[in-house]
Amino acid sequence: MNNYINAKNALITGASAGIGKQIAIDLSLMNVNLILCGRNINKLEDVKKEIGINSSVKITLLEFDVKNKIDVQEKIASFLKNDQIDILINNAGLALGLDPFYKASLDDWEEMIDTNIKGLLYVSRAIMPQMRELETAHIINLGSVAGKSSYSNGNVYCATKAAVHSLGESMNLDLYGTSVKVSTIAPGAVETNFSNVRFKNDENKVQNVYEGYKALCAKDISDVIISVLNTAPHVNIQYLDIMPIAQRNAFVLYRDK
Ligand code: 8X3
Repeated sequence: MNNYINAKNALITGASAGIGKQIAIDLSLMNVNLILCGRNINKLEDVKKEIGINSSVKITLLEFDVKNKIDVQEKIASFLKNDQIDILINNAGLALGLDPFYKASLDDWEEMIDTNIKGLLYVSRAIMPQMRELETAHIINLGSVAGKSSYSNGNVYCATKAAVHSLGESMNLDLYGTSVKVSTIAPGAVETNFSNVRFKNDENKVQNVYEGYKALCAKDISDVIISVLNTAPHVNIQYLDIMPIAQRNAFVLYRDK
């Protein structure tokens, strides 16, 4: 297999768990140096240690919350003073609540908008100028089936993911004439900590989400992202849906029981 990403530098947001952590592990196996970002340095340290056992790639940790515009700008600018970022994985994001429009929490809405949209903007805006000068570069945005069609009570979460899809298109357009690829990856149901966060650890609700079918796991998404990253320099996969075989869109999901 070709390794087009050998020795590149990849910055991953939300790298301390779930899909972000799995991508970090899999990229390290492709000899990609890592800039792991997250809100909690101890959790990032744990990921670094885990990866360091099997790999000698360079791992830098950046502790910031993507919602904090100044912190994002300063920490990324400081890294870029001495180094470059070839790959950006905009993975940080969350769903909070599944309530009708007239009942949902304003705080939850703001948290999702601030993280899923504004956070992605802050990080991308900080990195994109230097990426334009590189011979190859790649931005991966984590979208969702929720961004393709709104489902009941998904309101603001669905809207934030629709925004991510739209911003991916805009990035591709505005980066025309450069060597920066932009890919939106839109998964269906993935069994991670996602539903624990959405339902604030209400175990019954969490279990229902994944009952009666085999959901995707973080490794399934990571494997696809590695393939998308590892294409020839002239190939740009702009948008990709990934579903469990039981799920055909946001509404059609086959359960055994
Ligand atoms: C995650 C998929 O269907 O829970 O974005 O919205 S879904």
